[in-house]
Amino acid sequence: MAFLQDPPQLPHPYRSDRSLLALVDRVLPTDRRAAIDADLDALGDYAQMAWQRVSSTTRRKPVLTQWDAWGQRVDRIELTTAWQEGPQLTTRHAMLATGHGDSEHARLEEFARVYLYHLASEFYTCPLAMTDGAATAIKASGNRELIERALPHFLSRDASTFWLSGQWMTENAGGSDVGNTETTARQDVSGQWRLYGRKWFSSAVVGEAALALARPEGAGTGTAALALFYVETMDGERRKPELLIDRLKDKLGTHELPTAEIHLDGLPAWPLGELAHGVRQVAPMLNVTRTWNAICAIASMARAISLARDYATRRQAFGRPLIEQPLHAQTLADMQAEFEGAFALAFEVAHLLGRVEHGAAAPHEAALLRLLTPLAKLWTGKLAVKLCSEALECFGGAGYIEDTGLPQLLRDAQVYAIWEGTTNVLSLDSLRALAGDTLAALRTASTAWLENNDNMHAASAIRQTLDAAARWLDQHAATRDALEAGARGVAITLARSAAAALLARQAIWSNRQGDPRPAAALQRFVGHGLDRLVTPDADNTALLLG
Ligand code: MFK
Repeated sequence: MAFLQDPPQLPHPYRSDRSLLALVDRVLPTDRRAAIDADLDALGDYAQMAWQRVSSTTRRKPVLTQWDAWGQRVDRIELTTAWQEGPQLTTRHAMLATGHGDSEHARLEEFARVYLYHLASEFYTCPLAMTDGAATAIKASGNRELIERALPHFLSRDASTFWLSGQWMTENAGGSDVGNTETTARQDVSGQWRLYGRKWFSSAVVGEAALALARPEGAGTGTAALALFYVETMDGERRKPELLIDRLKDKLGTHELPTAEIHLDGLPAWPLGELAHGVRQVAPMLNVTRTWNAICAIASMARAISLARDYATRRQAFGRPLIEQPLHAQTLADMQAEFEGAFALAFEVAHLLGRVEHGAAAPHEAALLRLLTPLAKLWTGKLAVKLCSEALECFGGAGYIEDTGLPQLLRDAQVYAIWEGTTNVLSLDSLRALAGDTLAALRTASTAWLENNDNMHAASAIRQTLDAAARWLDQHAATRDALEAGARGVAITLARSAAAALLARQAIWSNRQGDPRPAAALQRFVGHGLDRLVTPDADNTALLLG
């Protein structure tokens, strides 16, 4: 019999994930820790089943049927199996309801579920993120009527009453620069607002509701004149005729996700609040969906590393398993250390969100959350692409072959750096956040995270890097162009410093439990360097672009 290579086996995504286990063991009170266990275990089972199922199916893309046989416009979308299972599964595990529960740990418990579910969901997590964000923005608006109408659906624990919500912002003219929005809002003779325009990326088009930015008729130009509206998309079983699906997007990845271009032709809409400052009103939603983005990015990293590590025990080369080859082991350990840093930062944002929402945060922590949210989003987005690419390489040629299921990891990872704001847009948002006193908040937090730490080298590297970032910001404060040119460098430097300090906190706790691995991750992570500051040189840039 000729040699046949064993495929990689996916270890149980919950029971084998020591980072997640250590996090929930460290943070959650005993009763909550016990209560969440069955849900996490079941989601891990589902993830393992979904990984096996995917290798026996070829159906990957949703199908849009715009017209029925008799010429009726129907815009019907047939979804993949995981998407069809989404409403039942997520309401059964109260994925969104948990996050809006009455505890400072609510968000952590929500995002632990999201982390385990994400890859199995085939990016059903995208409209879930939007729905979570919409619930958060509607709550923040204080609009009682909308809170009572929409939230029982968005946060339902019953699939039959559950509604998904979209977020309709992106247009042809305004992707990052949402101020260019062309969609208009007009009142009809009865006083009902109606939306007219074209939305270019609608990821939750199968949903029952959406939040949409539009310019009220007669309002001025720019961001401040935009208003935020709530819309519903269905009339009973039928999609409202004022909402037309033009086509589904043909994307690099996230193939199972039916991203659509849509037309709004008088769709009824209700303002969330004042008829202006729509971006300010949608910001709570953006910050929640960016947290989802970070958690989903680390979920992709975890999957890629888990498969690559398993394969390294099965594949022999030059007379021994890959895992015993020094350079291969070095590569895997480097990936693991970076992942653990990213994991620590993404989940700190999740936990902080819950603590701030429930008034359980220390005085500096609201500012800290404002800064860490874009940092986590932008850094984990980039890192997911790098680690998924590295993981594919760990399989040699097999990593490049579609029906191993591996290339999809890389294609899908590319989206984290793009949607919900690109790396550069998020770097500029970090500058917006740093204009408040958020750096001082990060310093205060880092000091606390480093308490009782015994890795003096790491602690001093973290402090020195934060000092260097503060000096850099002072030096460039007066020159906006230089500040913007170096914004990505500052953002990644701060993200890495925060991640290292968080790793130190985890290492102290894990050492006490007899697990030295987080301390090893800290040492290696700091060894990769924290400082990514750049010296902006406009003349050099101009020469290179000339
Ligand atoms: C599975 C993973 C889950 C994730 C699913 C992803 C699904 C993907 C679908 C999409 O990608 S949807 C489209 C995503 N699009 C974006 O994220 C837009 C990118 N552009 C930005 O983020 C810009 O920074 C933004 C449009 C928000 C603002 O640009 P502007 O026009 O320069 O606004 P400006 O004047 O600076 O800010 C307006 C107000 O909002 C200000 O407040 P004030 O009115 O009080 O002065 C800002 O402080 C506030 N603001 C902006 N960003 C904020 C914020 N407040 C809090 N947090 C923020 N992040």
